[in-house]
Amino acid sequence: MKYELTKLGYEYDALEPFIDGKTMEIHHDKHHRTYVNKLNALIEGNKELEGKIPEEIIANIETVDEKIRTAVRNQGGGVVNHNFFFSILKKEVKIPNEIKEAIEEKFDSFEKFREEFLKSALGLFGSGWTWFVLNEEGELEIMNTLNQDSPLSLGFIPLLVIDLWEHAYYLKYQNRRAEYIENFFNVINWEKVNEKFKDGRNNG
Ligand code: MN3
Repeated sequence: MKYELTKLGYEYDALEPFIDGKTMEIHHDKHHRTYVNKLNALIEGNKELEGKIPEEIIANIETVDEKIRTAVRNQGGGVVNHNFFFSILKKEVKIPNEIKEAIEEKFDSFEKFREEFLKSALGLFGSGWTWFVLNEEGELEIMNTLNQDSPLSLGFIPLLVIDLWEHAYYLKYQNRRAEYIENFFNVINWEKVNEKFKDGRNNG
């Protein structure tokens, strides 16, 4: 069974002007597809991994054969991180009360949460991701991962993420990473984040 590239679920230009259509097209159809193809090549004929969903493989990365573990972590991480990233993007979504109140309780105010997220994202050196997660204790946490590492490998539940690889913003923003990160707050699908929060809190 080969993994398929997950459909975007909205038009390439749906997030404009904050994320441009050309960037979305290349990001999804080229970068994301390459991770899917490389993961397929890696697990082809591998009895232990074939048939498992990528999220399950990444959540149990330490059990993967050492010979291919790093490659699976990178390519499989690329698949699950992009699946997740593209799924939580939408313009003009009002934040639901459950997640809003949980954020205010943990960070004092939504503005303080935003500032901490921006600071974490700006502080990431090189390529990686800034996440908002439910950690092992079921607490809200902002964290960075490098390369294609995923919080799933730590047993954390992702709620929200920003892709900080240059391919995610360079066409439009070039070196203006801070502007990209600030504009990201206009394209968060808070309804989705809230669903993941409620599911995670109930099942985690
Ligand atoms: Mn990317």
